[in-house]
Amino acid sequence: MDIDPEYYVQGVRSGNRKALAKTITLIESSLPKHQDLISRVLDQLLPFTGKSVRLGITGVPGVGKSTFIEALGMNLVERHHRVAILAVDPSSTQSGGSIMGDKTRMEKLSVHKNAFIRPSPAGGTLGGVSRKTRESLLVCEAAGFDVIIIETVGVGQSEVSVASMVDFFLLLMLAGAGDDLQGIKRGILELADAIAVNKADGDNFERAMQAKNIYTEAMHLFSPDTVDWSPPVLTCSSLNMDGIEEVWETVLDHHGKLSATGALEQKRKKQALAWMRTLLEDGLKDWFYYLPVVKKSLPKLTRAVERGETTPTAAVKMILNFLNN
Ligand SMILES: Nc1nc2c(ncn2[C@@H]2O[C@H](COP(=O)(O)OP(=O)(O)O)[C@@H](O)[C@H]2O)c(=O)[nH]1
Ligand SMILES: [Mg+2]
Repeated sequence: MDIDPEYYVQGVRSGNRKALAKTITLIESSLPKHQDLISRVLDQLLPFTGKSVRLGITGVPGVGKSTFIEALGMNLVERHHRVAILAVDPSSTQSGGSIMGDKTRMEKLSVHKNAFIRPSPAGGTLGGVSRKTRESLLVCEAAGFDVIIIETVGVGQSEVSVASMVDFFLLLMLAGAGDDLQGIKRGILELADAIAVNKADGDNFERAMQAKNIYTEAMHLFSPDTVDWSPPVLTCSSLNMDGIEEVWETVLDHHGKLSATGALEQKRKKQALAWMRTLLEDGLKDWFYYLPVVKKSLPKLTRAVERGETTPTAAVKMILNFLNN
């Protein structure tokens, strides 16, 4: 591992893919010396970030996320965009990289010179994976990628995390599951800036159109969180490359509108502050549990609560009091 921050900063800025990959590897390292190094690198790269369209994509496994990203990504790189694809997938710990283990679905994109695909880092908590993805996003921006796509699976908490690091959050859905909304939680619908009903092709076309109407009605139940945007419902076929262009137009329309009013800048600022708060709270927790006095007294107090010798309130008060001494 190179220890000179300049190597990474210059390498990333000059579009050296090897340096970019090594910088992300550094982000993924948990060694304190690597973390010190990477924070210096990130500080120097920060002035060159912020110029991309940040697009998050979610949907249940099998909805066609990878196929969609291949279709959209190819469409973009052929028009000379530079596209980076990252993933947030905490489950990849068990499955060995479930989201983009299937690079086969991104066959053309994965070898294109204007594309960069990085699977979710294996191991770690959602918080850890999210931090790595956020920092990788910044590095990709500094490397000149002007579209960053972040993929996540539509199960669990990772959507919330992805929605809080992108400008536009796209929910892919399927037709035919009726009004049960396929186990997509209501909370995820509320995060979406658009829904695209995928696989609108062949026998499925009519059903996709019906689903579009059902979802459009469902979306009307929410009051939009900005005056600038109400989330539309679209249809597409990633397989036939139908409707992909419309989805991208929608993303650009949103970007244009929010940029013009200053809402985009506000959104990113809010995201950065919320993220800072999360990091601070996580850091405090880590720091707290590593304190010798906590390590020593917590097991005893836990047992005391178990045995009914003291109340949880009294036990916590006692631990927190140790901190004042
Ligand atoms: N008919 C049809 N099949 C599709 C479409 N998009 C994806 N698929 C198929 O759906 C399956 C799952 O796609 P994949 O992209 O791996 O889904 P992911 O799990 O959401 O990433 C694959 O067999 C794809 O070929 C589409 O637009 N139309
Ligand atoms: Mg996939």
